[in-house]
Amino acid sequence: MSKKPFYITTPIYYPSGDPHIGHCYTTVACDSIARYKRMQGYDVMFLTGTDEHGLKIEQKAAEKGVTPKEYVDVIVDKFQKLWKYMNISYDRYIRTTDDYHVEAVQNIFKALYDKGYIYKGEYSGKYCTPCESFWTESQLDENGCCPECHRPVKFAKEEAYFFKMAPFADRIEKLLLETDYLRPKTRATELVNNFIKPGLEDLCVSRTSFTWGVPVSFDEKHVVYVWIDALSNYITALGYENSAHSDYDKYWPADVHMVAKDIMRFHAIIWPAMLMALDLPLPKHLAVHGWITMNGEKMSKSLGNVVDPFVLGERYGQDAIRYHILREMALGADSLFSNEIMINRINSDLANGFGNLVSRTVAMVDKYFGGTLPTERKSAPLDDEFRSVVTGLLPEVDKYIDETKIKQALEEIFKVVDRANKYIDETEPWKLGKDDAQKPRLASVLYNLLETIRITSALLAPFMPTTMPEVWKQIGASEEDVKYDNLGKFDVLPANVTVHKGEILFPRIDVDKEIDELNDILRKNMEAAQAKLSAEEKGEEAAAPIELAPEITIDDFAKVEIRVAKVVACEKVKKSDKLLCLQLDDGMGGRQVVSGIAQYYTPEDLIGKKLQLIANLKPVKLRGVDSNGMICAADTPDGVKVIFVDDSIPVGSKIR
Ligand code: ME8
Repeated sequence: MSKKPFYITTPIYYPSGDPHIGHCYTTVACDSIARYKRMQGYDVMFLTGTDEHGLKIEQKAAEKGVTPKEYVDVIVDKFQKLWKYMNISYDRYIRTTDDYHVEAVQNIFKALYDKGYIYKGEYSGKYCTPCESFWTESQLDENGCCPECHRPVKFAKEEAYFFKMAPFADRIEKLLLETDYLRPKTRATELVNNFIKPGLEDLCVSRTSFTWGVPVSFDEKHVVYVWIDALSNYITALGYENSAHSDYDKYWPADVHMVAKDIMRFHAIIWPAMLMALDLPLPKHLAVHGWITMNGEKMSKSLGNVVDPFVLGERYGQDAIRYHILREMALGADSLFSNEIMINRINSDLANGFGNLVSRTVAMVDKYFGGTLPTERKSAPLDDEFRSVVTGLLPEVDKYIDETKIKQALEEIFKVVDRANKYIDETEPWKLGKDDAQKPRLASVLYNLLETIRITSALLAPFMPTTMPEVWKQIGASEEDVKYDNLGKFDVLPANVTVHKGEILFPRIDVDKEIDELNDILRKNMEAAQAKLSAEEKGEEAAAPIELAPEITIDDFAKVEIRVAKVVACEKVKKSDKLLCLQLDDGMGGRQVVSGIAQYYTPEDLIGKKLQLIANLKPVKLRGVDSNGMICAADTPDGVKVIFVDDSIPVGSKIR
């Protein structure tokens, strides 16, 4: 039997700045749903991409002295690297600069024109000459000036093409009010009252004031303006009006488009109107989430209040970050980003809740039964209630995933995790373990716990895809055991299952220490981002402000022991993209140091070289690996550079 198709999309992002945690939310949310649906046996198409045209990009590229394509290529590469790092399993990546998309948009535009839905007219409004942008009255700033550069605007006219919206108003109103298209539905009335009831305005869909866009095929001084180009991606990526792909019939209409509230209107009104005009079926659902906010505002590059996902991932692991952002954001509502909330969430749910359940259970099977459960069992009345709670989880999670309510799906799973930890307290296995006659009872308790871990970890895998396979190794579950069909029932693991003690899944974070450190790092990152922004606004290359630490005395400096050391061996730290583990000959018997330079050096670049070692630094563990000291390196605009030392200087020499 062929699998049922399931099509899910993120917005296509503007590659006008580095991606941040805000972009991660939609992408991680769609990734989790895509993975869940694959687990359920659907044939999934998960699409993401970049929206690469427009005046902004053209201007930024000009400032940098590169072509728009050269400009976007660099940022698109960063998006794709981030998605790889965050384990995003997209099936297709569309760039609106891809030839097939450009061709398809031209065809779509022409088709709408031929059907009479696009006509030539005149765009008039308040125009900002330096920004080359039209603004509506309501978009102007409090002084009636340009909302971008705050300079005076003037009335102007420009020839432009328009898309007729009025013919679709009634059908769109019905779509919003009477169907389950918009999620959450509570937003439908607001849209209808604000945009449809006052009369839908025709949409300006071409521009002549810039050239970085898809040319209108029959009137080449015009380029297609933003939304027709951008929204079409959802169908061109499947092969609509082009021959690069051929799965339109299979996947369209989309099951879920997910976007944040700032672009809800375009997806709730303009996109359905376009599809109606083209006589195409409408997508099934539009899931709208709020913003990740920081200091009370939307996290966004143009506000400079962004958090770098790589910084967080390196400290806590990608899965913990994925979990945190998914767990905090309810459909439709904003969610505040704060280090405190994140760290407490990681500690309470992942380290103490789930991680502890796994480590305690595996440790007890190990301690009381040498790692393999005996088959003799004794159940108790309490077990039935517990088992039914666990086996009842699957339909709940299925339901929330179908409703695109990820936060609630995770809440349900963690209710069961908490219930399992309570079951340990109720059954007191450590007491059972002291009495040989109770061993069959103990085996039952531990088996029930292993089964609970099997089910909850399999249901968590779409959200935390890196860690869960490690859990399966620890509890002795096979690939078959964690398949979807086995998640609504108990007695799947072999009765005499063997566990394997492993690494701690989510190390507990020392809240006080970590919050200060992280706040400091994020503050510095943000200051750098803001400095870069204001430099960009002034058209300068960003130079990081040099900020000296408070003055110290020569005695303070003498406390730091800098010694020459030679790299004798070096390898990458497992599960980390940034860390290298170096073995050093320090003239004192040797030592191991972990350094965050893996993005800049391969082990081969370092082996045999001499460098400067801070030799009396308190040892720490980084990603679970001991680090005994630190090597000196410089931050440069081209990345981190290690300070190498002349080979003639013997190891162990003191640097002063
Ligand atoms: O609007 N919190 O692109 P865009 C949550 N190209 N989500 C956020 C966010 C935040 N702080 N910041 C960004 C565009 N997002 C158009 C879309 S679609 C046909 C064209 C996410 O780069 C969120 O999903 O400004 C939002 O909808 C999307 O990024 C917009 O990204």
